[in-house]
Amino acid sequence: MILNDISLSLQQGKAKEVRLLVQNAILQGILACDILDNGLITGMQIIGAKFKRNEVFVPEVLIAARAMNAGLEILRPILVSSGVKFIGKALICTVKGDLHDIGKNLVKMMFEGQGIECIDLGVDVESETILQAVRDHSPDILCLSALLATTMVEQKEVILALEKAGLRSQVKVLVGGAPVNLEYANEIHADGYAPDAASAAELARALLLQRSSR
Ligand code: B1M
Repeated sequence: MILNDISLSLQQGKAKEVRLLVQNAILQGILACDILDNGLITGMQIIGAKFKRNEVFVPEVLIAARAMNAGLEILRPILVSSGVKFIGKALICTVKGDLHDIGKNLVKMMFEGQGIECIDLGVDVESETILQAVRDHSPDILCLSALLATTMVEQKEVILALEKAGLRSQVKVLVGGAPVNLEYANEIHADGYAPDAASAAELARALLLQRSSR
């Protein structure tokens, strides 16, 4: 019931209510992954379907996204267990031209939950900024999120730019986002693809452990 209320409040863009409902759901002992999957993500999927059918428009979607991020922030301390020793470092961003950040934020939380330190470059990030951050921070993993069919090509551009700059071998590149799939990831020579945040974190952890066992 409360999960349905979370989904409804999110669809209505009521960030304060979403925050309170998520807090209550936690107090009721509902698992964070249930709150995430059956409350927040369900609500956002419904908004997404309505957006596609032109039943809601960008402003409504934007306030729903704010409500989603508000709910995610409450879940953050649970998804990211404290006191974990970092096993590696990741750089994460949404690529140039793309403003969608909810999936990226979720990937970041799941990474942190797996003990992977994250440097978040934000959204709409130019490849030159990413290259400079790779030079500055020497991450083990670079995570590129893209939500638009028109921006997924930027993932390829970043990989090409890394090659050109002689940085490609220094970092494993993982790609994801709704329009991306494994076939595309292979085509652009990414090191990995994950369909959701939890599998992205598992994949990253596996890559890091593989590296340290060598
Ligand atoms: Co946008 N939008 N949007 N939007 N929006 C989509 C993506 C769209 C599918 C809606 C639709 O038409 N049905 C469509 C894209 C179509 C396409 O190209 N294939 C679309 C469009 C067209 C647009 C605009 C062009 C609309 C316009 O202006 N006319 C515009 C573009 C702006 C821009 O970026 N330049 C636009 C704008 C917006 C808002 C700003 C209003 C808002 C974003 C706010 C924000 O993020 N702060 C927004 C939203 C919210 C959506 C929908 C409704 C929801 C996206 C979302 O957050 N989902 C979306 C429709 C939909 O997805 N059903 C839509 C929840 C989130 C948890 O899922 O981000 O997919 P997702 O992340 C998943 C996985 O993809 C994966 O993990 C997550 C799950 O665990 N993942 C990764 C993500 N990144 C990963 C990286 C990894 C691994 C996994 O690295 C390894």
